[in-house]
Amino acid sequence: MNRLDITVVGVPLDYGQSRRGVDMGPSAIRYAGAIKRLEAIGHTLKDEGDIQVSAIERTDRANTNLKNLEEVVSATTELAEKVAAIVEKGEFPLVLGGDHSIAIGTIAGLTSKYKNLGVIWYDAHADMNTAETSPSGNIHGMPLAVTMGLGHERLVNIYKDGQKVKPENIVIIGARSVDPGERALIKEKGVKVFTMHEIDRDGMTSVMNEAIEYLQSKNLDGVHLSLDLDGLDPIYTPGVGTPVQGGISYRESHLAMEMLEDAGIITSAEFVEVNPILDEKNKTGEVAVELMGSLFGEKLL
Ligand code: 6HN
Ligand code: MN
Ligand code: MN
Ligand code: MN
Repeated sequence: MNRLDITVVGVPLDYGQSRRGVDMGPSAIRYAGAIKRLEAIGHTLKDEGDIQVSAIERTDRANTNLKNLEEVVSATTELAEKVAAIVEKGEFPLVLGGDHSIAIGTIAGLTSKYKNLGVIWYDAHADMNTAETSPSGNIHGMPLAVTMGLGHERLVNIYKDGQKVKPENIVIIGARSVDPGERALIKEKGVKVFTMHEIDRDGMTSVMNEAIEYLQSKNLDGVHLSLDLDGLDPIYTPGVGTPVQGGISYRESHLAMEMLEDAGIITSAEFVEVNPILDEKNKTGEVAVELMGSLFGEKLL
């Protein structure tokens, strides 16, 4: 891989879901050695620290079924500005979560540089609920809908008004828990989804080749990788708030990262949903860092 100027931003946000602890994700990933690991490959690392997230929940609730909307809006707005500044300098943003609602900010900020952005959503879930379809009111189940311009206007209009990514530029990998409203939206919008069924049936090599060819046919100027650690099976990444059995294996995930690195298409990345309170001795933080190694070009020989 080309030597990159990678700028790390942590987002200790846990307001996008109900179980606290995922706010410690950025610390866990740093503690597992992310910065040194990527420097050892030959990249230049700069750690900008964490976005400020209030530890105190607001009591003046907006009139909505979305949980903690104000907190999520304020953190993702700050993140979007930070990510925009990073890409404008020609650096590679590497965002550490935090729950998956942070993707709303990351992707919004990326649009300051990328006019036809692609997104790979590596996740057990589709994260395509809106306030109307959400079974939980948790905003971490909504970021992909928001990115397509659907959902609460406060979220859709972060950083810039409206849609940030075209539905046909999105690929979901690893889905195995999809809500009825999400299923309808996937079909209506034509989002490309590789569920566990395709991974089992065709193998990860075939799935990744197809995903990469699909994105390469879209004339994109950048591709963002949004990796939810619950995309892997919980036997490998137990430290996540919404685990779903029957997931992607550790080795399949390494292969997927290596194939993305070989293709050279990824221009930004985020690793989300690491929850040290639910974890076993930081196993999930360590897997995140190991996958970063493969994504950023670590080689055995
Ligand atoms: N994540 N579909 C469920 C919901 O509440 O909307 C789960 C979402 C999980 C979100 O893991 O990033
Ligand atoms: Mn997710
Ligand atoms: Mn998920
Ligand atoms: Mn390997």
